[in-house]
Amino acid sequence: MTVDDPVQQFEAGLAKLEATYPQALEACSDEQSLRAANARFVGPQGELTALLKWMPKLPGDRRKELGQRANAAKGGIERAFAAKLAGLAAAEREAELSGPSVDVSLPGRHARAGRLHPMTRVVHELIDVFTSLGFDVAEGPEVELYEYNFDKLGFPPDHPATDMQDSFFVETGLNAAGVLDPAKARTVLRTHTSNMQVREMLARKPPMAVIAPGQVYRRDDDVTHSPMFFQIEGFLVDENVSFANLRGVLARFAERMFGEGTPVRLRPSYFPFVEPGAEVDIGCMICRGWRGDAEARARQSQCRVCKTTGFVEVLGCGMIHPVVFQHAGIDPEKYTGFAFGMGIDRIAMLRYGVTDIRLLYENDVRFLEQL
Ligand code: FA5
Repeated sequence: MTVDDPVQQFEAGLAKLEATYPQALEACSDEQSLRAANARFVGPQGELTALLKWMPKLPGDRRKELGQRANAAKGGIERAFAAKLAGLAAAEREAELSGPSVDVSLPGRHARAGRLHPMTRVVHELIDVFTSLGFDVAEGPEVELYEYNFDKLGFPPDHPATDMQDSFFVETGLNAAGVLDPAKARTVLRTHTSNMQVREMLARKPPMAVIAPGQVYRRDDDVTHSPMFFQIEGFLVDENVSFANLRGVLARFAERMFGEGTPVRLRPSYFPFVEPGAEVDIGCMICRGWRGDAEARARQSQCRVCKTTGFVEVLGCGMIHPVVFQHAGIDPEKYTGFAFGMGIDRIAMLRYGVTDIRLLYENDVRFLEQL
């Protein structure tokens, strides 16, 4: 374009542009070439952009009219671009819909295999251990009569475990004045699986050897205590059963679950439904402080699971109290028996190296996949 005749040059440039853009845009067969063609006219280096830069050089009496023509051409390009873009998208969609419905060239979707929750796996292992020793498996209700959860096991009425602050009551058995009404049922979420001793002893005749796994509920909540947790009850009733038999069964259990050489420690303890009674601790598998070397002791001194003691309490046990036999109609002069109640969550924690019981119930797949 020369400066001699800017109007003529401008008009010629505009006419060329008006003649070429419709065809140039229409000929494009994909979005990329359409955008390139559009830029040829209205991009920073485009033909129309260059023309518009000449506007100030046009004589005043023609500037308005030529400016309007240039703007009309710009509008025309924009509309043609938008229409073509929409047309290309519609054609692409149409091709997709009318094409084959399955694209066999796409990579396959990987189906993630599920597996049993670590708690379920431990329950199954425990059932294996005890059934191989001759125990039957029984199941019972989680909403339990107060009588079966406490009274028939010899709990005195003022025992702290029977406190309304420690147990979850379903029906309190209290009347409107807050006084105990014998006509009203009292039910609790069972606080332990020992209710199954009562139920099974009422239903069977000795000899019997039974385990009863299941969920239990207490008002507890910290790194080793959950408000809902799992226990497995085990008991054996026959003539001449001794504490040594109990000790033998527990030794076998520790060996099967944690390997030979696992330390098992019995401490005298009190439960209303056994005499004598004991609590059983297993060497902490998280810190293994019981190994006694300097490294183990250092780990033990930091261990949250065993609270730096090197041992974790996993169960209560003892010789079944005669009063339980009497409540179940079994002759305590003829029969003796042992019973134990184990916290399965603790076993799972030791087994899988879990340092906070709550992780077992949060159902975070990233955590569960590690176990
Ligand atoms: C009992 O529940 C007795 N029924 C056990 C028993 C049965 C004794 C038969 C004698 C004869 P204890 O309250 O100690 O006892 O609980 C037993 C085990 O459950 C504990 O050793 C512990 O491993 C586990 N446990 C107790 N409370 C919780 C809790 N809140 N969360 C997880 N585990 C728990």
